[in-house]
Amino acid sequence: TEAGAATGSGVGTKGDTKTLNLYQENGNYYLSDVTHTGTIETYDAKNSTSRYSIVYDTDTSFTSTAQRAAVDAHYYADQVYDYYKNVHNRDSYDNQGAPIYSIVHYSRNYNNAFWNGESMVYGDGDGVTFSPLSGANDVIAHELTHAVTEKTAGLVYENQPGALNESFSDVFGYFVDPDFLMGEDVYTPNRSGDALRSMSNPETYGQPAHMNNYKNLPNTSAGDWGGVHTNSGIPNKAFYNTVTKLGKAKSEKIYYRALAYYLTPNATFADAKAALVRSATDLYGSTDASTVSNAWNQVGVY
Ligand code: ASN
Ligand code: ZN
Ligand code: CA
Ligand code: CA
Repeated sequence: TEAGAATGSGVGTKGDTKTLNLYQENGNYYLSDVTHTGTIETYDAKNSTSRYSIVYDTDTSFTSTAQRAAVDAHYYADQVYDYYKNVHNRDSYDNQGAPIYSIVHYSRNYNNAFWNGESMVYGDGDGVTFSPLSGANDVIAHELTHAVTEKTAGLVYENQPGALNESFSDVFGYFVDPDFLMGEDVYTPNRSGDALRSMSNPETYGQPAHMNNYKNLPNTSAGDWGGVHTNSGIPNKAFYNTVTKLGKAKSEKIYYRALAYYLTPNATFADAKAALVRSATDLYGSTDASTVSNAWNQVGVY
């Protein structure tokens, strides 16, 4: 048959079966979704840190153990792409249909995932702290939102703008997976009910939830660039205060507008509050804007 788009199915890291968008050529089926402006493709690092090859099969069924992390990365990349397109009319992270690449089986027992400036990269975890990280759709949304932030507000990855960068990634993780936990689907596979972070109770996982507890960490790799994954608890709690009052539908419009149009690279928490209040005013008026303002007052950002 002629080369082109195809559909198939795969088994994910939790043993669940899901539909996949594929590309077929010469009887090979590739994890390449060609139904959008840019392709959405999934690669296998085979435990290396530098060599990747596209995942493919000779039929439309991706069921082997080695394919599971790739199946989830591919499926959830599509889900997050669709979220940005359908809810915000944003065509990929650059809004110009940039191709979206995912890389799975990065390194060995690697307990993290990251955006490397051109691809989303996922470790398999060590089986104790994490299971394969592509198994959590909030993680995929978090990582792809780093790319969106890079192309929009450009929040620098240190101190308050860095904590905002982290928080916006968690916020869009929530919009794609509406619970207040981050990474719960892949964190500590032998223990249920916990997560990497909580937006409702940041303190549960060692994060501050108020400016009184802002942690001054050094702006070094060891200090997590001024505690970007620690102090994000404060804007995360402000988000929790907002979304529990205004609901998801309004909150996602407000947060997207602030990120895409108002925030700038060196924004502080106070700047983020002002940007969100302004977005809420634009979209919904002064009552909802006051709700946003109060959400930040409650975490000590005035
Ligand atoms: N998983 C981490 C994150 O996306 C990795 C990193 O970039 N520090 O925030
Ligand atoms: Zn992050
Ligand atoms: Ca979650
Ligand atoms: Ca767990």
